[in-house]
Amino acid sequence: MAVFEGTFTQTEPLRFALVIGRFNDLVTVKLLEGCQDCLKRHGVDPNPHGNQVDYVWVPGSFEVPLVARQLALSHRYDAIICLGAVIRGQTPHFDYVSSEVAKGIAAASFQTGVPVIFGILTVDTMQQALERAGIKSNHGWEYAMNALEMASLMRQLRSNLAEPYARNNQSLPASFPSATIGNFSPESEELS
Ligand code: INI
Repeated sequence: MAVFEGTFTQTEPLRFALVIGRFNDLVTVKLLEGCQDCLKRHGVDPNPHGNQVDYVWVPGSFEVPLVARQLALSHRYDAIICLGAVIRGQTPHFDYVSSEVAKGIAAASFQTGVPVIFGILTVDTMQQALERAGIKSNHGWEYAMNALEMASLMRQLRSNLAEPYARNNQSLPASFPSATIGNFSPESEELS
């Protein structure tokens, strides 16, 4: 048997997409900076003209899941990082926006088998948001760490769990929990 864990070292082949909400961009730009700093320090080139990170700006957090799902469906990326800031004091529909974003991001990840990182701050005040976007700590850095870990883990799972069966032309055991490692099936071209 085995233990699978993501690593933070072999980042050269990894590709990421960041989806960033413009709403509350005082906060989201800071989250983005934290995210880029983390990726860079782990060997990922954050340059938008390079070949490791693409950036997509959307009006607000509500639009993030739709774009994240579209990007994940392309299967160009090892992980998608979603950045936004929903602040209760500024909207009577805080609960609607925040819950739809959370559900949408989870659905995008489940439906595509691609890690989609929930980097949406949901806080009561702008002060709390800024504290989490650089004044005290920067959660953007942690979101990038989560993306690195999941990207690496999913690559390991795909190669270690799927390939032995495909190479030996064996069918997967009946109990094999394929849903837990994404949307591949023995017939998918990922395994050819
Ligand atoms: N979008 C946010 O990202 N954060 C918010 O706090 C917010 N508020 O306060 O309303 C917000 N609203 C915009 C929303 O995400 C959509 O862009 C808009 O409703 C158009 O669909």
